[in-house]
Amino acid sequence: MFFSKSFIPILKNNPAEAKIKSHQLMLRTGMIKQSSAGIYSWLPLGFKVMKKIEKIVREEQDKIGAQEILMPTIQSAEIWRESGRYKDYGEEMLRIKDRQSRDMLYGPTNEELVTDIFRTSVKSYKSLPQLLYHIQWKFRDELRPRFGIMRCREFYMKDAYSFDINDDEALFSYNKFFLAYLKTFKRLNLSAIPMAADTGPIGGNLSHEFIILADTGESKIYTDKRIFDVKSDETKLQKESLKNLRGEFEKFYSVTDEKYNEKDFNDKVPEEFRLKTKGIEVGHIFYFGDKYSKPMNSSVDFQGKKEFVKMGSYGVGVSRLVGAIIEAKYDDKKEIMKWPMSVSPYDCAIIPLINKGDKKNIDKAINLTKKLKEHNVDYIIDDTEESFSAKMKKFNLIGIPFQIIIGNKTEGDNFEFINVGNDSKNLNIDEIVKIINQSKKN
Ligand code: P5A
Repeated sequence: MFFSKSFIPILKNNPAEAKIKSHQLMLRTGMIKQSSAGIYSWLPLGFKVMKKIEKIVREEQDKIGAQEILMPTIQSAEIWRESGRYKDYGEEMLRIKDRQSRDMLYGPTNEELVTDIFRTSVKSYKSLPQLLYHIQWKFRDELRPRFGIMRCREFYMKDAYSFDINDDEALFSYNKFFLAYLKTFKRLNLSAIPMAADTGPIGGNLSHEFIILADTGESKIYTDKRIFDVKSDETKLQKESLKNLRGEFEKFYSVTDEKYNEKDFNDKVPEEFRLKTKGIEVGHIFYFGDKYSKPMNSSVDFQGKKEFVKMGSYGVGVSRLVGAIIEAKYDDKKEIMKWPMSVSPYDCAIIPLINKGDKKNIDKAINLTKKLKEHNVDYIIDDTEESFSAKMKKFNLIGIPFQIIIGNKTEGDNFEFINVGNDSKNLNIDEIVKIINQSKKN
């Protein structure tokens, strides 16, 4: 891809309305464009990153045996009346009437719709557990949408739902998602901590938020620092191992604002490990038993008896994660963004210096692309006639992790190669490809 032909509308300055880094950077580097308050279009650079995040989220759902479906964005009010949430959801729900004057709504979440799908199709406990997920746009008419795509009105969420025969099995499902979330955030190069959380309008009495630390986060958190050292790598997808894993995390006091109790915090956490800080909620899981299955009459036959299924729901803010990664990875001091390799819009930027229309460095850049293509390295060549320093400034914001600089002094087989944030090295294209592909494996 040539930069001159790409659709990456870079802004010269930070837009005044953006108060936090991720919002500034996403507008400035043309990742998104606001279409109305709290509603955004995703342009190629932002969309590429979001799609890569979505892929990782999907792979980790598949690994725990969840099955992907796709439910619509528009739902009928009927099922929400059945569950009793139609009134309760209040002004955050965008309500619509169709031409027949039927009450419809743009889904803020899908507990009701998935329960309706389940109840008409599954009749016996022998088909349980069922873990279903979809990745779909949601709409919540937030009172104060802010911080760009971090708290917006239309956002992209992965939401999963589990159906089990009893509490014990349902907690096994809950713990599977707990593990899947730890793995997902790790692959995104984020350190997300599971914290006991409030259940709000979703309901139930067991819930964890997955929080990444960031000063600009909207969640206040109170935690024991030792929770950062808990490892999940070797956990098997088996009842006892998963129970133990959650237990390892729950050993340490770690809660969000609504669950905070000063006395508990001081009693349970030795002073040197106490941390009161802020974070971004990137995932939230809930166990709510028969809160929806009972009023919606969703049951299975168990040894001749009718049992209401026990349900949980599990959300990841796929679009919010794009901003959350920027908040976590942007280097304020150096003013450099560097995407984790797993989600970077390109693997490598080729930056040729162009002297007054002399295109020979562009030709050198094009010569490199055969090798890059052969080894699946996704690149962008900056063929614009901007000054070298303007190009470097631009790429430091775009955040592609590797850069190949082709300057006047580039001769023979070696190129100036930068692993962003580190010193540059002179390497040949084989060595460069090897480093890039190695970093994709990590
Ligand atoms: C769980 C899945 C639910 O909706 N029902 C289905 C449950 N949970 S939640 O916590 O309300 O949302 C899940 C995740 O979605 C992201 N999110 C948002 N992202 C951007 N803008 C918003 N306004 C917004 N609201 C929620 C969060 O990452 C949250 O953890």
